[in-house]
Amino acid sequence: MERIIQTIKEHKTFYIFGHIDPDGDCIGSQLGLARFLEQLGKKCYLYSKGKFERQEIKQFQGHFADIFDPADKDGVAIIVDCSTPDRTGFEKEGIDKFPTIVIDHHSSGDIFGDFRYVKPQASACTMLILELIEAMGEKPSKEVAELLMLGLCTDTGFFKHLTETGAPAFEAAAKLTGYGASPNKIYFDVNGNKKAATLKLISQALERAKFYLDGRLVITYETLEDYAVIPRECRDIDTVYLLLLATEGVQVVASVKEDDPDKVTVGLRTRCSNIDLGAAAALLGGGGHKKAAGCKIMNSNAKAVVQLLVDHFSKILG
Ligand SMILES: [Mn+2]
Repeated sequence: MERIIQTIKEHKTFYIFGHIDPDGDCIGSQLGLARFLEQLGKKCYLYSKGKFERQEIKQFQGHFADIFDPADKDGVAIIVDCSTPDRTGFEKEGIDKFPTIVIDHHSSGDIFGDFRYVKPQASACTMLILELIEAMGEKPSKEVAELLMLGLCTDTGFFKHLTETGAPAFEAAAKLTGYGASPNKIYFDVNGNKKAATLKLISQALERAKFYLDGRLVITYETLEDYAVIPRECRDIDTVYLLLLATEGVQVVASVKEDDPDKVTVGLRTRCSNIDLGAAAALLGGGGHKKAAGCKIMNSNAKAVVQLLVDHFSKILG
């Protein structure tokens, strides 16, 4: 942390990257860090390959560029909420040109970056940004507190993913609320204003949910044809996860989504502490956290991926 603070103090310009398919924690970390550094008189540029489909981040798209040209640039690259250059969606060679700071809470990923602050036990990356701010002897503005709270709320499922080890997350939440963030406002920014068509996609996903391995694994899917009828931005898979995870006997929930004709995205969730979905996803070329992970399968379709998951988890769940 001291070396990161030193590097920040020594430089004026920062290029801040997150991961592809950003979520509230990624965008909250990137934008929160940028706004904080700007308070210190620094110049920040934000990069993201999107997509900005999630309700929680849609409003922030305008702050991000999707092209990064390292030529004639001077400064520091900061990667948040992911640890490897490939997860950013940008060229490693471009980012490598600069001194690189990594601030992350994911456990998977190769060692990359000159200065790394990686704490897998942190519930959200924005908690680490808050730690950085406090370690510098500063305080977040109301705007920064709201952005950091957004990440904390979304990555913890509004605190319901937390267990008895969750005290630091509540401590961070108390601080951010003290700095002016309203949990109620953030809740409705994230969960309010849903389109009526969203209900259709939710009901369809529930309708298609099939139970495998004595009901311990449940898989639902969405196809490209679905999105031809109902736009992708109406997707609300988190509500689907919540309902399926609440079902008796279910240990693992998988959502399978045809992203484009040659790519299928898999999301995995569990409530069981003895299951490591990050490891399970890594075996399929993906990664993530113990309780929430995912992967992408190329040149396949939803039906084939469902079968692949049934086979995969029959080995893992025994
Ligand atoms: Mn995160």
